Amino acid sequence: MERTFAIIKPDAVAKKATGPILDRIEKEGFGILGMRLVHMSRADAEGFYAVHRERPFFGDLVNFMSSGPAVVLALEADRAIARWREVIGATNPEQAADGTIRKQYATDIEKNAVHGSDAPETAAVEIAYWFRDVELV
Ligand code: 3AN
Repeated sequence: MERTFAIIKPDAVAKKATGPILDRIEKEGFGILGMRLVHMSRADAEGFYAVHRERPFFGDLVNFMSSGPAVVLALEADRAIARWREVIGATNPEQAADGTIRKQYATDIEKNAVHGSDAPETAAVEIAYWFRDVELV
C-alpha cells in the first residue's frame, strides 16, 4: 500500500464538487486516512507550495489557494500516487483526458480543482504538512 496527498481546491469546493470528488475517491478504491476542511492562510499556502516560490504564477497561486475553503486528504491505495494522478488528469485541464476530475471540474491551469502528490517523498512531506500522525487512521 502507498500513501498520497490530495486537495479538493477552493474552486471545486465553491462549485459544490466536494461530494462528487469524494465519491470518486471511494469508487476508485482509495482509502481515506485523514480528511479536513481548511481555509488556508497565505502563509499556509506559501509553505505548501514553497518549491514553486520562484515561478511567475506563485503569487496568484497563493491568492487562489487561500481564497476559500479546501479539503485536505491523506489517501491510501496500491500505487496511490500514480493512480490518483491518472484519476485527476493533466495540470492544464485543456490537456486533461476525458473522464478525469480536472477535465470535469477544473476552470483553468491555476484553478484546477484538485492536487495530487508527484512522488513518495513529496507525498510524505505534504501529508506531514497538514496532518499529525494521530490524525491519520
Ligand atoms: P500539479 O498540481 O499537476 O502537480 P504543479 O505541481 O506543476 O502541477 O503546479 C502546482 C499548481 O500550480 C497547479 N496545481 C496549479 O494550480 C498551479 N500552476 C501550475 N502551472 C501553472 C501555470 N503555468 N499557471 C498558473 N498556475 C499554474
